[in-house]
Amino acid sequence: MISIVVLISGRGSNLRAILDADLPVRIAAVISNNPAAAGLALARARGVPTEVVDHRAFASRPAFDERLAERVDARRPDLIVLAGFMRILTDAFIARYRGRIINIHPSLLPAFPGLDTHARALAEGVKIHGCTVHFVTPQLDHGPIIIQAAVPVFAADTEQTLAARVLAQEHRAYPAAIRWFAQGKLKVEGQKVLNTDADARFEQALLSPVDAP
Ligand code: NHR
Ligand code: GAR
Repeated sequence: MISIVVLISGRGSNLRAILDADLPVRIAAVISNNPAAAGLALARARGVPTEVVDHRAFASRPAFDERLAERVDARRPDLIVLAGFMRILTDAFIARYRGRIINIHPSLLPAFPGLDTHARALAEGVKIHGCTVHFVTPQLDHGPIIIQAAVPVFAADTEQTLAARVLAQEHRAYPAAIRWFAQGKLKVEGQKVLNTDADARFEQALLSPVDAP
């Protein structure tokens, strides 16, 4: 069984989906940069070790990332899972774990990298939105794509209703991506992820049903 470290900053609903998915992984630790993250209490309640590396205690990004890497290394994970982790990581951190860090991003990349994705999607008038699980590379939100899930955007949507529709799909997509990684089904070739799972040709593209709000 592979072991993973989950990095969070907040609520932890993706962490909950991962915990509930009965994946062939051992969660060695949940680490948060934010001591107030609700996901920490969830992890503790499920018997998962937790740690806080508060970015505000460090004078620079490299200093924060060095301590974070030290705490991650102590758990010897095969995979680092960013689940609502809100700090951009330095190239040095990414290089250290190349090919072993994945992120879930709340848009259909390469559209809307960065923050405030749901508000920006509404402002652009897109009719389809969603989420992406990708390998993390130094270029923010541009790594090889493992799985995407699409949802419709409705005229009556607010940032909150759209975020909730996307989040429900995040909770399907992230466990699927982690399962493939754990089973050794993912091979990265340049910008592309080759998936050797027999059913992946269907499951790499999730489409949520169109149900009016
Ligand atoms: N690091 C690298 N190098 N590459 C990526 O692709 C990364 C990453 C770190 C985090 C998640 C990402 C997302 O899915 C992620 C991908 C934070 C910011 C950000 O601007 C942007 C993208 C992501 C995460 N953070 C601010 C910062 O100054 C802080 C914002 C806040 O605290 O609210 O780091 O969206
Ligand atoms: C999720 O929507 C995730 O995609 C997004 O934050 C939310 C975290 O929710 N991630 C980012 O915006 C990364 N910058 P959660 O804490 O309930 O999993």
